[in-house]
Amino acid sequence: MLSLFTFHGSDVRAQLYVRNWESGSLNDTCSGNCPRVTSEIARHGQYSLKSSINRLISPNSFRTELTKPGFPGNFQYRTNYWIGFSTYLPEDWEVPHRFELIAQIHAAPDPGERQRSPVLGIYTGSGRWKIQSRWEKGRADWILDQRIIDDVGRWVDWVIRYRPSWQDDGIMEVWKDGIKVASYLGPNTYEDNVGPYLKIGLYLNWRDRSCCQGTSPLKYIYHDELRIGIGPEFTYQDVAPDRVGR
Ligand SMILES: [Ca+2]
Ligand SMILES: [Ca+2]
Repeated sequence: MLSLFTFHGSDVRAQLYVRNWESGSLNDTCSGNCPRVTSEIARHGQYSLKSSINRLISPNSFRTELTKPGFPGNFQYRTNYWIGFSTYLPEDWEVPHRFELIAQIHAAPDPGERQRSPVLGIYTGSGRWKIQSRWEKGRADWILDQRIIDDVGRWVDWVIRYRPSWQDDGIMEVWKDGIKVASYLGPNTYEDNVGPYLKIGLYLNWRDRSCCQGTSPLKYIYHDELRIGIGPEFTYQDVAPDRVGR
């Protein structure tokens, strides 16, 4: 199933977008190298998304992501989104002690503005899970008391509640395996004409191909069960990978 649309009323439209890769095809735009659909492992069903980079031979040495997976749009300001997905780090995952991202909400800078750090990111590079939220005049970090190495070889379920705003009416909450690990009410994006957008995959600090001596040149991750609910009708249960998709 690729997408499910439901409509309520005349002008309030609720939408639930699903990417479980069970069709065997990507259906989304790549950023850097393309992830691919694989049957090596799955959260549910037969297929998942595999994002891999070999810093020595991949065409892009640092980025393998899908842009705007699931639905083609940027997030609209002051709209309620529930986003759920699962990630799987393989057992041979190495901690690089330099930044790396496995999912992000990426800003859409206005013309002439420089690119900036993600307005929301899930980081793994320090060896502990880190959630970071950024906005025009501030940022917030949640460094979880959970080691990355303790979560390899298993699916980790993420749910994000996001109501983008650069003013005080924004909402940002993140759950990991059913436990809320980050929460901030207030600004959660930059002041840009167009809202930010989701990316999933791998973003590594591997721009220098000769970096990271002593670590494997290959890194890969799996994503599955992406759901994005748009509108006030949706709740945690509609997108949480352990509640849906079986
Ligand atoms: Ca699947
Ligand atoms: Ca701006």
